[in-house]
Amino acid sequence: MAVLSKPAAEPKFGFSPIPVIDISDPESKQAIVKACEDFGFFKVINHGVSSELVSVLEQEAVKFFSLLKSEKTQLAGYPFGYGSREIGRNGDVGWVEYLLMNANLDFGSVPFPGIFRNALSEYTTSVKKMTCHVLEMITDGLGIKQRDTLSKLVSDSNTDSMFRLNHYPPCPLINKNTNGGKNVIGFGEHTDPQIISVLRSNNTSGLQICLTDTSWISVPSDPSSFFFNVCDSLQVLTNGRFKSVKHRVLANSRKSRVSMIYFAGPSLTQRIAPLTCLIDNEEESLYEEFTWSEYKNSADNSRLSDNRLQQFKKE
Ligand code: GA4
Repeated sequence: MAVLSKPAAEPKFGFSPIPVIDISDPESKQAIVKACEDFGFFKVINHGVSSELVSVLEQEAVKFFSLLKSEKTQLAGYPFGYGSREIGRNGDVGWVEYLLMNANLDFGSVPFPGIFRNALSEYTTSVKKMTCHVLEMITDGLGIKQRDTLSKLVSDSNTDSMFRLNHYPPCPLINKNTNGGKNVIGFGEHTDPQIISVLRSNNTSGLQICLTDTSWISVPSDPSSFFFNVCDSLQVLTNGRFKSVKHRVLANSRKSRVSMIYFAGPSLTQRIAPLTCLIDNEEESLYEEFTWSEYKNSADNSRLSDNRLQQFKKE
């Protein structure tokens, strides 16, 4: 008797292909590697970061962003501090305001209320721990013997890791009558220069990632999870096996979006080159070696949408 197989289900509109990884399960390591290869992006659940800590930090961030602009600029000045509309130094703008700081800052010295300072310090410590755990699952999944090969690049207290709080206010410009309901860019398309970045947002969507076929997909918000991005330096360390994911944020007409991102980066003197244990005998390194400080300088002199790895690609 012939068995009729069911036709494959069509993906529904709004279907999200984003891999969801349970990091409390050691068996997830292969799934993380696959997600880093296919998307450069995945969502993490069962992460162990306190939801109470996350909500205290979010509340404190909301309080900060609700201050007068003059107060915000006075409390935290450029370059590691408050910024509004302008992103970087080379003319990029977005519908966003933010606080940007080194993640290893002595938060005790920052002129914010104690509860905000403590939350910043505890959150960055806790997210760093989770990040190292994920990087160790990745090295395991890649079959690298030394589990800390990647995590040791970001675990020291002298690393150049960054922390960013972004606030995307509701955007009145998005209006059927005035701009035809077109998108307004909150944060323009870019890849992150570091090793891996870890994002948590409130319940307002807006984040989109670019698939390898150049189409954009919206990432449904999930305040109880973390979203991991492969960054440029991890693409190099894996000799192009992992993809540094291009992403952007669109502004919302009605709701404000608050996100917190931990950018796990190495120390300034760290050399970045494909890991020798990942290169087969015949395979060649695709990139010229650089130090993180060289890459960071060139990133600081670039525009958001530039392809920053291009100049380090071998002919
Ligand atoms: C993108 C990732 C991080 O947010 C960031 C950004 C940095 C900045 O805001 O100053 C950059 C951007 C980011 C890459 C290109 C340059 C530098 C803005 C910009 C136009 C803090 C980072 O490390 O690189």
